[in-house]
Amino acid sequence: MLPPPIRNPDVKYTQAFINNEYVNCVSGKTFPTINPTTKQKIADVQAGDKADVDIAVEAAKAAFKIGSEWRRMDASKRGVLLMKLADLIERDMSYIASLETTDNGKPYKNACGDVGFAIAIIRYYAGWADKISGKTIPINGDYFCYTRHEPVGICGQIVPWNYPFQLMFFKVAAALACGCVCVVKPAEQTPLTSLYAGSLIKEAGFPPGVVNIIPGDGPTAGVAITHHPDVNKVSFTGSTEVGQLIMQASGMSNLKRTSLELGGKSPNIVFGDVDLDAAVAWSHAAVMENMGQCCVAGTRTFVHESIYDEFVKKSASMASNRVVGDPFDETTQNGPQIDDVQFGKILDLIESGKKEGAKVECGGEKIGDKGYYIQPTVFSNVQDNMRIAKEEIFGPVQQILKFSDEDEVIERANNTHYGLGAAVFTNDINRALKFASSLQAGSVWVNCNLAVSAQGPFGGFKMSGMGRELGEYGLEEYLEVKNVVIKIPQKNS
Ligand code: TXE
Repeated sequence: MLPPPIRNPDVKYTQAFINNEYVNCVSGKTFPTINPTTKQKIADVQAGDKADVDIAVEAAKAAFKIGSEWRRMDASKRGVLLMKLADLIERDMSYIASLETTDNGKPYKNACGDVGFAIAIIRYYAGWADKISGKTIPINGDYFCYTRHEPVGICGQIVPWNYPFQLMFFKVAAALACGCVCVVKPAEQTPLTSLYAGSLIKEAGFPPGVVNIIPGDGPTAGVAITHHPDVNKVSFTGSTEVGQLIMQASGMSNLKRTSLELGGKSPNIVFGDVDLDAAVAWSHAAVMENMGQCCVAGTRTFVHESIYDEFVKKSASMASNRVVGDPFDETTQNGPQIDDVQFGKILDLIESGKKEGAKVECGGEKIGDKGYYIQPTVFSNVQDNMRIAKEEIFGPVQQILKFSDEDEVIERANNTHYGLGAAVFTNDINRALKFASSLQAGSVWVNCNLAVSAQGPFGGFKMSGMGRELGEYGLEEYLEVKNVVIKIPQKNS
């Protein structure tokens, strides 16, 4: 049972969060955050810039100083604080989810799912806090050698708007478990839940400066973080284009450790030997969830020729029955897209699909003018060279392509510079294993899709990114390995 939503949640925090206090930005400038369901302004938020990032980095540096409260804290206590934070988020779930729905437009029940996932991630990493350990190594000579897995330091964490609250904690929870300090920049479209999280971080008992949150846009606040000479690591989720800029900034400034989780054009391959209805439903969800604004969305649905026509028919029927509407209504499956830029981009790609000869099986248009609503859309007869089969659409638009042969579909699935997710539906175990090893993607799902968990790693091959978040692998991004060698009089085996 979900907690009931709050339809017009109060906006409690619109200022930057630095040193556990909410403060105005130096320039005094603000920017509006818009409700995509109504296109109305929700609030004016402080617009952080370089001067604010500099102050936040100084606060983080002080919190990370040798001998500071945070550096002296028992690792187990870091775990306790994370557990406390998770409890506070759970206490406030309906408020946070309602605020997310207002700022982002996603259905309230999905927002609750996101908040629940953030809680799971924080609890998972809380458990790791006192289990991160090095090794003793039998090196040659009379030496004692051990490694320390030390926190990498000041982490710039740049978050997009599609899963604002949840993705903040993909990054912050792992960093805190490792003993790092954070300067977070939420997306300019969706700053509100991240800013609220600041108050809970303080309430949980994290020392001042451990987590700082600077609202603002990419070219100002984001660039200030990625170019800052004292930021040791940057973690970014967003577009591949900006990911490339971030790598450049890291290289040009101080060789920040950099992890990137970028775009995708994930293949979703369906063979004829499966439960057709189940495969249709999984494939539909893989592209329609979160209004298609999902980096691993299975947007290239490859369907075996033996079931193609029936699959298309059932997919179109499912998409035309998808409930689009008020995101606070509990029956709603799709709310609006995030903003006018994304709205325009999606409609442009839909038009390109029509012009290039794909067949619209359902949808293909915007809905009304009140919010950024787009009809769930299914294209059949899609060819690999069409824009809709190559570019990330980030909207509720399914491309259904036909294939006849195993090796052919592997080649076509891999023929993209992306490599985030991939799914195969088959009841043939040998085929499933062949695809699991042949598909170039950071996650391969067999007979399911979008199964992302706190415990398993998440990230991309090729231009979908580098590094991994979540799971034990996610810790590596926030740790430096130090080799310590001590001369001793006599070593014995
Ligand atoms: O992303 P941006 P946008 C994809 C999706 C979407 C496209 C564009 O295809 O249509 O990207 O979306 C910050 N230095 N994804 O324009 O610009 C920005 O403020 C530092 C995939 O919204 O990459 C925000 O906080 N930071 C995706 C964050 O980067 C900069 C999620 C993401 O914004 C910056 C979102 C700069 N130069 C979009 N420029 C996923 N992987 O889940 C922007 N930012």
